[in-house]
Amino acid sequence: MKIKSYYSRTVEDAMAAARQEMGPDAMLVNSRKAPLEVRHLGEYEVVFANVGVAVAPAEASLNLPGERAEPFTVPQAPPGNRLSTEVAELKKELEGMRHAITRTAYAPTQWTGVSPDFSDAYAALTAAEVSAELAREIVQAAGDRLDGQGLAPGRATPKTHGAAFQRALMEETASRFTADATLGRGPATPRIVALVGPPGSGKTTTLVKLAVNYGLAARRPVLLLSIDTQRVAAADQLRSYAAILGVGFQVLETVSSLAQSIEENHGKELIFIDTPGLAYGDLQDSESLAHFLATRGDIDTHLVLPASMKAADLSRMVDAFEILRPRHLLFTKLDETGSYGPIFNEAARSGKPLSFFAAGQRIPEDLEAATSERVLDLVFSYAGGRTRSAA
Ligand SMILES: Nc1nc2c(ncn2[C@@H]2O[C@H](COP(=O)(O)OP(=O)(O)OP(=O)(O)O)[C@@H](O)[C@H]2O)c(=O)[nH]1
Ligand SMILES: [Mg+2]
Repeated sequence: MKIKSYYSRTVEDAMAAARQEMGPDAMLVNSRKAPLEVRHLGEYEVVFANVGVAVAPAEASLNLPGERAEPFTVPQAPPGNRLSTEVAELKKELEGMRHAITRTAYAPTQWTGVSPDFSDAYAALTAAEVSAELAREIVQAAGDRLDGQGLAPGRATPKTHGAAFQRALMEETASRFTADATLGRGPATPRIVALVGPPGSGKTTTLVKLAVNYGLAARRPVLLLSIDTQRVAAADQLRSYAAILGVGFQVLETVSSLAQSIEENHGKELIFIDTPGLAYGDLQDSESLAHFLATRGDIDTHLVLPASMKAADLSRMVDAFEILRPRHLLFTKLDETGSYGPIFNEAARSGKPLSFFAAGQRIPEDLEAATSERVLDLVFSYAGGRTRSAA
């Protein structure tokens, strides 16, 4: 297999150059804004693969269309590591191909020759793992907005069109999700927040971060409750934090005792409920918790999901957890990924507001309130060619 990067002003230009040089089977594997240090070679780095052409292993070449290819050698791994390195590289290639296939399935051929802004925006969104369909809708809607303003390509100068298009693109993206970093379902106290989600998604850690930042720091009386009784010593983690923080803590075995505890603690301002991690297959067995959360009009349930989870699995989780009627989506582990499109996909698809983001293990620092600006920044950060920490 031959893999090559092309640097050019638009993805289409790179495609034309690749097809000319590698033949009609050249397949687009990945595209991104070129990193700053090589931006002088072209706005975009577009990677193509040609499955039919064999090259020496661990060797690839980078070149600019029309220039002589400058081969560079990938550093050889020590023999012991070579197999795992090759497997990792193969996985990366397959991942790239998966993206390319998804992208070409919705190939926006109607934009060919319209304006490079359209295909550039589409490439940036899909590179951030915004779903191909959603990316296409957003780009098309941004273009339609400009048509309405008389700024369509051809009628406006490329510069005016470019700036107006970027603005329309941001507005279209922003119109598809909401951010709402509130705790509780109204001004009445106690404000009751339950965190639910798959095992290990960061519920307990995030609950403590929330309790410190929005309870203790503001001198609000806080109570921590746990109904995580399924695993031995499951509640111990939260019990230790409650002791360190000096806040009230109870472990409840049933939803009726949970209801009773809430009743008895109506003098608190904030009550946080920690729940057991529910794997996909366990959800059907969580009927009593599901019924409790779905029917209590005073509990604000946040579905806690790791941003590092694969996009398709995230969608599956959001759908499966609907049985608990979460009102917010809360994403953790933003520090463990560089592609934030899936966060946006789920917010757009479910219509549920994004509440908070966690980007690290530190308690209480690694927590931030979700805002529209932050989400736009995350979604479009990939277009800058960077993978970044959300801290
Ligand atoms: N890198 C990173 N790790 C995190 C983040 N949030 C939580 N973790 C870590 O993820 C692991 C699991 O966190 P928990 O808070 O115990 O997760 P949980 O959802 O309560 O887990 P269960 O109760 O077992 O379902 C711990 O090691 C946390 O420190 C985050 O934002 N970034
Ligand atoms: Mg937990």
